[in-house]
Amino acid sequence: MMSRKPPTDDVDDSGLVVSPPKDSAAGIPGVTAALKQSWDQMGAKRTALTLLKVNQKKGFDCPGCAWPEGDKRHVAEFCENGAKAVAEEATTRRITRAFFEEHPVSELAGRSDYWLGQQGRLTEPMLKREGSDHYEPVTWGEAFELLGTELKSLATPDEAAFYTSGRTSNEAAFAYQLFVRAFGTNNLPDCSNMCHESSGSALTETLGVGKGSVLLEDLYQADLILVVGQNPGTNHPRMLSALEKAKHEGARIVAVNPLPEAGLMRFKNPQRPSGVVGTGTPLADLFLQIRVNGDLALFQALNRLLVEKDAIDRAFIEEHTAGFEALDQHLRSLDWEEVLEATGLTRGQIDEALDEVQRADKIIVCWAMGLTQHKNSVPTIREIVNLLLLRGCIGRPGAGVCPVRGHSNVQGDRTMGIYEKPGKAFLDALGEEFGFEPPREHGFDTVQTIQAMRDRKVKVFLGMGGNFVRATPDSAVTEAAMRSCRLTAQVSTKLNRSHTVTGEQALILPTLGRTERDVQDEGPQFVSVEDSMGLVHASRGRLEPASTHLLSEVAIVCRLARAALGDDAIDWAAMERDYDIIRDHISRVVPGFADFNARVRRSGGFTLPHAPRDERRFPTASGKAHLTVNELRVLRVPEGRLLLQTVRSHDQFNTTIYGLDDRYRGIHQGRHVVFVHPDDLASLGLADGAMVDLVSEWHDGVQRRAPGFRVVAYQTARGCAAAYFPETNVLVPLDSTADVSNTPTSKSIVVRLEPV
Ligand SMILES: Nc1nc2c(c(=O)[nH]1)N[C@H]1C(S)=C(S)[C@@H](COP(=O)(O)OP(=O)(O)OC[C@H]3O[C@@H](n4cnc5c(=O)[nH]c(N)nc54)[C@H](O)[C@@H]3O)O[C@H]1N2
Ligand SMILES: Nc1nc2c(c(=O)[nH]1)N[C@H]1C(S)=C(S)[C@@H](COP(=O)(O)OP(=O)(O)OC[C@H]3O[C@@H](n4cnc5c(=O)[nH]c(N)nc54)[C@H](O)[C@@H]3O)O[C@H]1N2
Ligand SMILES: [Mo]
Repeated sequence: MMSRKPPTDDVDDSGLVVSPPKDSAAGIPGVTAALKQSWDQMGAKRTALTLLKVNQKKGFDCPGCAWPEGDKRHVAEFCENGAKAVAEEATTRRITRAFFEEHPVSELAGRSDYWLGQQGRLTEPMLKREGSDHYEPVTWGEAFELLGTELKSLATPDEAAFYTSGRTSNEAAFAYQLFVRAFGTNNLPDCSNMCHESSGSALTETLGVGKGSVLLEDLYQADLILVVGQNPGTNHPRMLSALEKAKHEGARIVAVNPLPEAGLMRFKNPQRPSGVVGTGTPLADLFLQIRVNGDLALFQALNRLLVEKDAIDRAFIEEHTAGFEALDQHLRSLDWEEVLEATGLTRGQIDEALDEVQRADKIIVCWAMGLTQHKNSVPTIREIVNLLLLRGCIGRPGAGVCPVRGHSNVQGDRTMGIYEKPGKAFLDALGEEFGFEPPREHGFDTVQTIQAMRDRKVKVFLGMGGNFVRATPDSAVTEAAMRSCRLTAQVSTKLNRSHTVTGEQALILPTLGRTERDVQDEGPQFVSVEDSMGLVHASRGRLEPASTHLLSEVAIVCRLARAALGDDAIDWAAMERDYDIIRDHISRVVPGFADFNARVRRSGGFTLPHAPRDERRFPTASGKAHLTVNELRVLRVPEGRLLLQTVRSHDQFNTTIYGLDDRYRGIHQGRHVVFVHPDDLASLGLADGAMVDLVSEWHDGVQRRAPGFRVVAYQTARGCAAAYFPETNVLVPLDSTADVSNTPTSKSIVVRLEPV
């Protein structure tokens, strides 16, 4: 039974104020909001020192997002939300052992995500022993010994799962996956499984490379940029500067979104005087207010029209692609009524979009979570690839696919082998380099890990960053699964829900953040990251570490490996002393990293090769790019129900809540709101301001309820609703995942609104 009380929050929503949404993003309010939060967390001097190092060539990589920096850097190469991410980590607040004496784990479990995050940085390793309700201090030695003992006592290495969030550096990620495989499993779930997995699946299958094919310069050469299922004003604010510049260079922009997001409509560039005083640049030339989950229908309709009008690049299709006849055949059967129903658009709007596509030789499609977290995400992204291929828009300057990644090194972690389904070539190279036979069987992804914990098949869980319990779907199921583990351990910078919902025993392993100096036996170290466009560069922290007891992620992995593997042939101590040694290994195992140590030291770093982008070569089975046939099935929602998408507010980074405002959408001092179209409210008999429970409907008949949400009348697409994650993760059924990628369907949940 779920409680009907609002969540136990020290922050209730009693101060909630709703005002009209904004139609432009950034500008002065952006900068002042950022400085205020930095100031609160760090004080004035530290704020100035730290923010000036963000994304500079000799500084550290912003932990905010994976958008690239470009070659000419601004003195202030960060955005409002990057500044908040930095402040969250560089805060001067500290959690000491006294804090854990005062607060039992059971009490902490009832606190809000916001409260937990506000307590400051973790400062020493802590252990919750079996049967105890308190964390108590332990030495690092004891912590590694316990982990090592528990890992060694498992019946098989597959009874352990090793999660990674996307902030982990290349060096730490490489060492981590090496340890996990040397231990004997491919159970390497990561945040990508909940994020861009659908993009990776669709792109690998169709183009042969699971990454984006455009560089920053391409945006400035494009004729047309489609921004689909993405809210850059909040989640990738620096992208807005790039879109603005692209517009100045002549690009047109089409936004496809159920919500009229402020940043997509109009942008005020805080880095230019006109952005501060003027009304800003209108960004989208065309806004298609699509229904949630309508994108496959939209792109299929566009493709049908392109073929019908012969507005396609026949020479390119002939030379570089396979599958045109089947696609052509399939497109002929398109049902226009279904297209209009699925998209909620008119035929006139689709023709306008077609006109934009037809007028453009160089097209880029950017997307993020609005496309990747649906049942049909992989087919949807394949259909976008179809459009670009039909127009010859892959491997041409100013054109291509641009999945915009989330976490600042999520792409690099995958490149380094954080993957539950590693390829043969990678494992061969890894085994060869280190003289062992890596496990070949696929491991568990994120959803499978939860299922395995639930079914008692995984007993030890280690999280390299992130907040597994809170970021994952079906919170009630996940929490019970986590509690059933023998040991859960979290390598973390900040306190979060995953430290409070634990196995019988639990470890907190506090680590250095990006902003901090990392000094090992061989002297100061730096790490490297890969941005969303495949550029690899160094990141150096400058701040004094939050505590003298912190270890770097690399050191934690290397010491854990020694505790769990005993005397194996791998020289973990050397890797811990000197990260150049890890990079030398990487240069021999991972394609594209030859001469890594020299190249990463060059100003600005280097770009990884990408065969379709660089040579119009497609490393698929057939050697051609694949045009695909994607079945269109309209997601019909029963009478009186809505299709709910779960989004980020402007004041959060995933499960980290910076504050309680969502300025652009007009929400202040509260998070339990649900956005619904006024006409839908009328037909549901609900008024703006009404209080409702959100109840998820899924065929397993289980009650999934998120209680106590205020209804906000909002200009979203008809039939759709939006609310913030992670409060709504309780509504996402664990078994409701995307075909092929197995990503939770966090953007299409059928719900009913029950008045309270
Ligand atoms: N400040 C800040 N920055 C972040 C993050 C953060 O939490 N805070 N998170 C980081 C991470 S890990 C990621 S993955 C990215 C996420 O970046 P986004 O993908 O921009 O994040 P969401 O808030 O999930 O927004 C999804 C967008 O897709 C739209 N959408 C939803 N459903 C559909 C649909 O069916 N079709 C279309 N066309 N649109 C749809 C929503 O209206 C919304 O605008 O941001 C990264 N950057
Ligand atoms: N309903 C719903 N669920 C979603 C999504 C959604 O749109 N809707 N989005 C999904 C997406 S796109 C993603 S990427 C996942 C995110 O899932 P995660 O990556 O697991 O979650 P985060 O909230 O980013 O993790 C925050 C924690 O990371 C730790 N941390 C921060 N910096 C560091 C560091 O440098 N090192 C280490 N070791 N730890 C650090 C801190 O302790 C902090 O509390 O959530 C997914 N869940
Ligand atoms: Mo993400």
